[in-house]
Amino acid sequence: MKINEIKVIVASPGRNFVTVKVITDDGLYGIGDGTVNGREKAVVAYLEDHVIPTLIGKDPMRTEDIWQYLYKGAYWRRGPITMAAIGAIDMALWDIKAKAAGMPLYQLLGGRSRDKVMVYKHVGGLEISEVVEGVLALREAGLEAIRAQVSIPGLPPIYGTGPSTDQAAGGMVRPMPTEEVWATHKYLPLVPKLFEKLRDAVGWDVHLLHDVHHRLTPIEAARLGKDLEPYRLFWLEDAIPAELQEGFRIIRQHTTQPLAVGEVFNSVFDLTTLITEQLIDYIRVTSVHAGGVTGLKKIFDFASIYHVRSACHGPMDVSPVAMGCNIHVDVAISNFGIQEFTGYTDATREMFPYTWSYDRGYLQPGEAPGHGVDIDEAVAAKYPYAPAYLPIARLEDGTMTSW
Ligand code: EZ4
Ligand code: CO
Repeated sequence: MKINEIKVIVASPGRNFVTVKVITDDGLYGIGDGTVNGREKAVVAYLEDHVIPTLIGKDPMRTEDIWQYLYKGAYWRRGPITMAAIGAIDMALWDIKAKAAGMPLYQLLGGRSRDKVMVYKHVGGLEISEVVEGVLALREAGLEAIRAQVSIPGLPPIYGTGPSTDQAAGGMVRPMPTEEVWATHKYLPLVPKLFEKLRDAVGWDVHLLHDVHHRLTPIEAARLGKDLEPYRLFWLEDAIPAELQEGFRIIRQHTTQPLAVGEVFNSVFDLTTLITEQLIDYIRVTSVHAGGVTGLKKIFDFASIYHVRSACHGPMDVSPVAMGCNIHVDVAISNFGIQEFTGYTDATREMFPYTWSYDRGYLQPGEAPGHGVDIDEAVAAKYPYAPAYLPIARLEDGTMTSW
């Protein structure tokens, strides 16, 4: 079998997605996701100018060799754009391989290790009472794990709490990033109050999660972890920016609060200290941003040796294609933890016909051969690319800070 053609499809059914379609000489094709939120066109150029021309005529079954060819062969290793491009190709090649085998992808990854994939969904609100209502509603809908975020009184809505946050929704053109305001001293006392109210309202038979979105310093995160201990959170996510992995040592010294990090990581080298020193409990890499099925499997297998469990990033900007690949990995690996899942707009679901399924807090992989996610190119053509950015954040005095 040979790779005949590779198409890159950019479309915005509510938000931008970069999708590849790898077509072989015997008519089989595979689909992959290469979306990097807010930097989509960089991946398109990387694929079209530097990846696709080198792959025409190659054997698509050689998933490991092609992964290494693109990784080592670039000389400039790692980085989100490179790894998303590799990820897109890798997903498509695994799709082809599993279609050729006549099996769902998870069978090629070792088969099922579990019956179903637990997910968590998000609740946000401007007031604590609004968040409590939202969490109760998701409980009612069957969720066993729920992430809760609340706005800081006196500041505009921040990430995950209101309309001006990370959702570049509705196909809206946002040629400039919106600017959010951050104040750590107002946030730190608020979060324990939120979880106190949540435990009073929903009890203890539910996993509660919280995402700090990289906004604290290690010692501030340690304080928050200690203050949250009475409420037994499932995890505290992205407590600090994690380029400096050693920062987690300080948090770990002070609190038994389980920690999760990794949605912006793109290779195993972003997390070697975190994993080998057992500084975290959940690793949040996702197929699209960590080099596809091949990259994800390498990272999770490494993490499994150090008691670290998986928790694939799964917001709306991780397309149904990458979500499909995540679910196949989730169901197959031994150290699965949880899968983030926010769902998709109707237009997104129309554009990506998929065979995986969601029901009351759990996902199932598709049983069709391949990863089970396709792209309808006629639907994609109806939704052209529209520039849209993630917000940035400043302190109250105007200083740029982590978002
Ligand atoms: O900000 O997907 O846990 N989820 C998150 C996400 C990320 C966006 C970045 O593109 O933090 O909402
Ligand atoms: Co997050």
